Amino acid sequence: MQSDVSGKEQLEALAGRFPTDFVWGSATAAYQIEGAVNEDGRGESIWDRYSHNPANIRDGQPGDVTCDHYHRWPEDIGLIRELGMNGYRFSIAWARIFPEGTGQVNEAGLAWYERLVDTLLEAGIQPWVTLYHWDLPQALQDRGGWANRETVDAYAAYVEVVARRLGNRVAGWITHNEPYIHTFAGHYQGRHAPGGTDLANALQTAHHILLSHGRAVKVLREITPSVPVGITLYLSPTRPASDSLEDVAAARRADGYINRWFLDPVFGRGYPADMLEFYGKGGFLPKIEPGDLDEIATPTDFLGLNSYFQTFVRAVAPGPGRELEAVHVTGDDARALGFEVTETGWPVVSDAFRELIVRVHQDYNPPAIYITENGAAFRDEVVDGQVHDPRRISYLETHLTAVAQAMEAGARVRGYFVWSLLDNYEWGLGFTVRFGIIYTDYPTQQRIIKDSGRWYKGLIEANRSRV
Ligand code: IFM
Repeated sequence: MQSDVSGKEQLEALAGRFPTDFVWGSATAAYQIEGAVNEDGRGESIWDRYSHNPANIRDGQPGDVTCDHYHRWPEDIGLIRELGMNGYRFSIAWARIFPEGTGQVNEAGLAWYERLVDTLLEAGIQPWVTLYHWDLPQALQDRGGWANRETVDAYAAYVEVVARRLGNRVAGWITHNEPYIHTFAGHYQGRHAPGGTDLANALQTAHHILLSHGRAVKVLREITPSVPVGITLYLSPTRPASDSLEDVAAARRADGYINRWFLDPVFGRGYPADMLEFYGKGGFLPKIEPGDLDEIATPTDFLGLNSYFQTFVRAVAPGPGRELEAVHVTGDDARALGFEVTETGWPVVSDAFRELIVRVHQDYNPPAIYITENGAAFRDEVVDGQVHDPRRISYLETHLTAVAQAMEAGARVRGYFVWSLLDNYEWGLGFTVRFGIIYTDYPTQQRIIKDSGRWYKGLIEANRSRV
């Protein structure tokens, strides 16, 4: 076993690899933590509708209460402060601002987020705001959702209202969270809201989300010119599950549909040619209007990078639900490849994380990168009022080492937000997995800082003590 002395030395050595102005934060999302779904005029979102069908959620539970953060936010900000973080990434629920998606603004919703932002600032914590984290107002879904081009205008109007209210108090705007997961899990695989299963619809959805990103960047630049703006993409290094030509081709295709389909247009290259051909053959291509690609490529100040694991890919014959002709190897299958896997079945491969960050830096050259999510779910237990989670500490340590290595290779990484601040509602998995560095005891709403939370605090303190 490692002694405390070498543990401390190791921590200090890691902390010393980051600049002292690094943003150390944690991330959450509105539907995953807020609860209070019927309070202060909030409208219904697609996640309310979807999660109220128990068949859609692993434990049958909706996110109506989850961490009750809507009422407990002062305590939660206190915890962020106690852990020494100087950044907090959270999302705004569109349906709290526009209960019907468009039209009448709900003042109470704006006021709630304004209070949150001001209190964070008073506590010395930078507010990083995600404007859309998957919770479309149901009223807009009823009109076709993101596949309807009018949703782009509705989003721009919502962004404008939020930007005018919160203004330059925000440290960074993130237009969207992980369009790949939202469009594929929610519109093609049916395992997230709104539960769609049509690849063409998913790709039209993705196109409009990207378009709305470009439009929002322009709106935000006009209203809050001093606040950096970016988009957060889910990225995963892909690797063939075997050396077979088919698996190699499937891994390349997975890189196309997971990574390049989103990175390329945001960075001005349009959609990747190999994927245009692949989707074109199947008749899945979205309708793209003249000027769309220019708008999507509106320059940004940073890329938000979310990554959790390396995707091992196996080729499969095409068929219904298998239009991508590829499956991702997780759980026991990933274990059989020789990897440790997390509670969500994701293989732990920190080297691939370093390679991914370096690749994004070299191939796309974003002005700055923020790791806006990274973390792991493990089975946590409370023992004598404490939560010992050595596997999460090891995950964070190896992945932060990967970040440091990527920075040493030239990547301009400016901050890291661990997913997540608190155990929370994990979408289609309900409350069955825990990602927090703080434990949430849902029946009592008691928060318990896990060992990983204390480790993170120690790392931040060691980094600051170099000032
Ligand atoms: O909980 C999610 C989050 O909402 C988006 N990124 C991945 C996390 C873990 O699955």
